[in-house]
Amino acid sequence: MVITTLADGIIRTMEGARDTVNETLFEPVIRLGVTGLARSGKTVFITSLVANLLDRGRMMQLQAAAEGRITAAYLQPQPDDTVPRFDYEAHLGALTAREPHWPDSTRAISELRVSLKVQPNGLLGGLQGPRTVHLDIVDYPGEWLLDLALLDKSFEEWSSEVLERIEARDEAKAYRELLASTDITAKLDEQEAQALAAKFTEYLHAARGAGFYDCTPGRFLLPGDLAGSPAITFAPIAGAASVGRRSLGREMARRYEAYKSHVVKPFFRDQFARIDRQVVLVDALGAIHNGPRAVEDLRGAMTDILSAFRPGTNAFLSRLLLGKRVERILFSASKADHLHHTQHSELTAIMEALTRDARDRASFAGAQTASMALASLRATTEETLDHEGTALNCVRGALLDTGKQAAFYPGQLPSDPSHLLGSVRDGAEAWLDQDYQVMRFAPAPLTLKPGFGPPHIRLDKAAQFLIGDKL
Ligand SMILES: Nc1nc2c(ncn2[C@@H]2O[C@H](COP(=O)(O)OP(=O)(O)OP(=O)(O)O)[C@@H](O)[C@H]2O)c(=O)[nH]1
Ligand SMILES: [Mg+2]
Repeated sequence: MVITTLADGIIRTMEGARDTVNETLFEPVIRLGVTGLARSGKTVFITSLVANLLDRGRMMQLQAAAEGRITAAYLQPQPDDTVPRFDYEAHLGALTAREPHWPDSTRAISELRVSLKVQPNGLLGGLQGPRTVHLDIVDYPGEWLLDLALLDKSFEEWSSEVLERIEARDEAKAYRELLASTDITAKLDEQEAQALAAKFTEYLHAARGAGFYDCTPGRFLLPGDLAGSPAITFAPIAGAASVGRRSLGREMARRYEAYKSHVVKPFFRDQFARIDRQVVLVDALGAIHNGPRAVEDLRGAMTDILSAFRPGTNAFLSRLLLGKRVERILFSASKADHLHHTQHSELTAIMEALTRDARDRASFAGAQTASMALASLRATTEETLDHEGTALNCVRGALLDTGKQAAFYPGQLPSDPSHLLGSVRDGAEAWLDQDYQVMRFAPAPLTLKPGFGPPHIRLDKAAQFLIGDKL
């Protein structure tokens, strides 16, 4: 269905009504959102999921696949003409090349439709022919969800919050100095506006590099095709409400509002509001490796990101959703192939603890949730080594930097996640017991048997949770 706004109210047009009715009656569409912070593993997840849906030999935990009821799977043109297509072929090409490499970073939204021909089960199964289920997979940056909080704030409120927050941050020194030397009451000078926006953007990049997650507006970091446009050429300024028309300060406030109405709202309206099922990928191991501060930052970011899935936290979103909700949310610790399987339950527990704050504050309005440790593309094998008389459960793979094979023991994660998060809350700078190491592995060269997708860990279980009930 096409959703458009009319004077900020919402109507659903019946454009293409015949197709829509057809689809909803006979060909169900599942919109699966895949999100997570930068480098959390979204692209690899989608690429491997699609490859494993097309060739289902490794999908035995997906019930319909195990029962042989998925009789065909194929890619189709996606329904949304204005969203870039997820470049499945290029990403798969990277992973399955003779010298495989990880796909390039993707910094905007994209979409892909996989259609499955499914033989219904149950009593009527034998009587009915197969039906088609369309799976529309949407990849979007988790950072964009953080912008939801801007909708409730005026330029004044946002500016004073941001300025207060960056007061003590070294990364923002250059911006603060530039702002202090700029006369915001003077007539708008585009060069000055651009200089302020550029310095503020530099600050955001530096802050994110330093591990801060509160780096909004999200599109300043990931501008895509908005780069250079006025909607992202603004910056926080104190006292803009009281300055004259045509002044720099007033124009900044106007552009902030334009950002909200032309960038943030359309994303929530046209993409977010239509999602039925959601995966949130979290690079928990990466954060643990980076130390207590990074884990604490990640926890904060998860709480903020997940607030988008709790209708009621935001008036605009509640109005937009009109009671529609994401039905299932899967929290996945990605890249679990960095750990021997004997530690996967610890990783899942840490993952659950990281998102518990968000869950405790409110349930996700009836959505079913689950947590899982998974690897979209398994780059390692397991082995047990003898280390001075004790058995160490290791993983082996080719190191990304050198290409050399290495066996690797990352350290023992605590079985009680509060041990980890507790030392975070106490303000520890480093872990007490041991360092948790993460090696970066290169993807292993693949020789795929016909009918088999790339190797993974629990991707089939994830698929069963996300779409199994609809097949
Ligand atoms: N070992 C292993 N590494 C993975 C796996 N998935 C992702 N990675 C690593 O994580 C990196 C990021 O994965 P992407 O899928 O590109 O992550 P993304 O969320 O799409 O990243 P952006 O597009 O930059 O936001 C990859 O380059 C790999 O190094 C996995 O299943 N196993
Ligand atoms: Mg990506």
